[in-house]
Amino acid sequence: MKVVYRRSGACKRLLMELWFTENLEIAADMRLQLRVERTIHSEKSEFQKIDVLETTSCGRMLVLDDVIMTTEFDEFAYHEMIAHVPAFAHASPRTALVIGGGDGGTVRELCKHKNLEEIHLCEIDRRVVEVSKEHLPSIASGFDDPRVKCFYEDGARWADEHPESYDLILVDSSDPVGPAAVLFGEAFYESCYASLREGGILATQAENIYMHRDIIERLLQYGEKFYQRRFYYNTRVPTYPGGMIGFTFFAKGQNGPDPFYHLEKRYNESELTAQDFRFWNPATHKAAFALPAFATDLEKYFA
Ligand code: SPD
Repeated sequence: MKVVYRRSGACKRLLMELWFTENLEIAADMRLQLRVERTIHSEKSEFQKIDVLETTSCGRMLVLDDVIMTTEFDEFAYHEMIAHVPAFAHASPRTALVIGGGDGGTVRELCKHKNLEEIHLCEIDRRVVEVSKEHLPSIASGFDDPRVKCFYEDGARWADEHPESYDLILVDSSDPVGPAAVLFGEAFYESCYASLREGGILATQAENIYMHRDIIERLLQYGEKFYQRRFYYNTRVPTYPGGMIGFTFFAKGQNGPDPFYHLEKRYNESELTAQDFRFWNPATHKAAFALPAFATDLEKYFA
């Protein structure tokens, strides 16, 4: 079955109840629905529609252009895995760049790494940061850390204009339509390579292995073109399509790290303990890279 990427969603009253519906790509008959108690915030920014909804079961939910970005219920499963997998895989990261990620969840997780000296966030839409600070304080809690600096610019241009600057680049993007489309293009992966220091790691939001295989394969091909180490890993997030989402893991340099080599040492040397995490631990870190049998052919891109 060929799946064409499209997205849509809406908040509608069904009988007496208010439901947010995200229509999924895989089949017209498949939808993700959450019951909504009330709208906390709604606006059209210069770039997109921004909604914060109070759901009945998943706490507050951030929705951009009618697509679920994160909920208070399961955000940790996404933010911990996009941040800690590359952060513990790197030999000794000092500088990190988050592209997108305006809700602050990825920044919050990076702030747990005391060895990071600078954490930059490059988010195109300042309003996502402002709205998240106001309405999603538990997610946006890292912005006060003195190591964090926010830049409200185009992430692709930022990567292009900052060569050899970062040990970690984490692309916490929305889907490959609208403002984030450029973050799924070949030129962007090339710019990120240039923007990484030797041994640096790029992790990017890379969709769902059931529904977006063509996109994932394309990203892995960019990886093959520019990066010496290449992997793909998954996490489990109930409020994303299919309950899961994946990330590319690309590293720069002949001695660029694989996801596991530095893991135990880095974790043991950090001041972090099991109490600091709700999803990430060395076991989920390792297991995340195991692909289901139907997708193991993608390992031909791994190195
Ligand atoms: N299909 C939605 C994917 C959204 C991924 N990014 C979420 C941003 C959370 N910080």
